[in-house]
Amino acid sequence: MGTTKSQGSSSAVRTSAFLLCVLILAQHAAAATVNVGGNSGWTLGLNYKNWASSTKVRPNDSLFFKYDARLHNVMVVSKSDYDNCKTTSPWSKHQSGKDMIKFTKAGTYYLICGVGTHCKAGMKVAVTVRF
Ligand SMILES: *[C@@H]1O[C@H](CO)[C@@H](O)[C@H](O)[C@H]1NC(C)=O
Ligand SMILES: [Cu+2]
Repeated sequence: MGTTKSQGSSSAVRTSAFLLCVLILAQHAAAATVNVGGNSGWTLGLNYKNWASSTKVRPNDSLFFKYDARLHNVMVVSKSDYDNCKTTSPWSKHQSGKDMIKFTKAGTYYLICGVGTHCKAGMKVAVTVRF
C-alpha cells in the first residue's frame, strides 16, 4: 500500500514537471502583444530609444500603438526616412489610434509619427525584432 502510494506521488511529480515544461515551451512560442511606450503609449515627450532598448520583441509579436488618432499616426518607413523624418513615402500608414503592427521576420523596423514635426521632436522608434 505504502509503495503504491509513493509511486503514485512520484508519478504526479513527473506529470507536474512535464506540464511545467510544456507551459514554458508554449509561452516561449506564443506571440505577445507589446505596448509601444509602455503605459505612456505613442506620444510626444517619451524617449523611445530607452523604451526600445529595454523591450524584447520577437517575430510575430504585435506592436500595439495606442494614441489619440486626432493628434498622431504611425508610419512604417525605411531607415533613411526614419533618420530624416521623411513622411511622404511610408511603407504603411496606420491611424486608428489603436494599431496592431506585426513583423514576422527578424530585423530592425523603423516607425515614426507622420504628423507635423512630431518625428523631429522624437516621436520615432526603431524596433529590433529577434528571437
Ligand atoms: C510568423 O507568422 C508567419 C505567418 O503567419 C509564419 O509563417 C511564421 O512561421 C511565424 N514565425 C514565427 C517565429 O512564429
Ligand atoms: Cu504625433
